[in-house]
Amino acid sequence: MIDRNRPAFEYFTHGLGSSGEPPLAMKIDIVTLFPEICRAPLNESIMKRAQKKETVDLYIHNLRDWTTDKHHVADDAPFGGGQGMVMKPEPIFAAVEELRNQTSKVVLMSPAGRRFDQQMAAQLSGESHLVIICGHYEGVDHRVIEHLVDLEISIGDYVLTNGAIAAVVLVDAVVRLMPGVLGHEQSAVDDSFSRGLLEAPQYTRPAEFRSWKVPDVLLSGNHAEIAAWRNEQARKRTKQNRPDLLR
Ligand code: JCQ
Repeated sequence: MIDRNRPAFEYFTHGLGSSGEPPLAMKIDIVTLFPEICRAPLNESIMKRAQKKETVDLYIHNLRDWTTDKHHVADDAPFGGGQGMVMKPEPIFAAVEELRNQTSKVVLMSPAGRRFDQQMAAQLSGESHLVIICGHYEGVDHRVIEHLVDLEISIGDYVLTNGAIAAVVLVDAVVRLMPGVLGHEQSAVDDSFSRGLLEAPQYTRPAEFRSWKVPDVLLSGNHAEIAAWRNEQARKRTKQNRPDLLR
């Protein structure tokens, strides 16, 4: 099956944003041996959040399309011995050299990468073109990292079977920060991590559920008191769950 140039979602808009500048746009190319892993989740969440003025252009490519041998081999045994397989350099170089332009950032998803966080997501959301290589098996030939990749990114300290899963996480976190993708522009700003604290607890109706009452202050209408309560709760929760954020 040919995945090349098949958009997972496409949102073209015309004219200028409400602020008068042209709408920001990003092209994203994901290169993976498992394109189907990316397709469904990226069609779902991002399309639902995409707003009119947004332009995001996402393509999911099968790395096997850039293999040139009869059996479309993309991996081989590691030099020096050891278990598992290593991704061969030739198809990865061919794919990226075809897809990239002078402004592209080439990213490799790998547990050996730099740890992804909200700040990195915000930085990447300002790029015009991301080419994301998904690692698999025991890793990729190191010449890819030395001579092709701009940034090795890990989404966390655990090993996945498949870098495509990590790429979905990265794309979702980056695209939701682009102007117009979230319903309320404010919600991206107020999120956990952007202030360095976790979010305060939230409640909705009913005001009493199985005898558990929503804190009175939230029903008081006193916005200064509510803000102070939320601040205190955010600190408490951060101390409990993420003491590393307070240091
Ligand atoms: C990404 N956090 C974990 C697995 C090797 C490039 O080499 C490898 C890539 C993978 C897949 O990605 C992850 C991952 N961020 O496991 C092994």
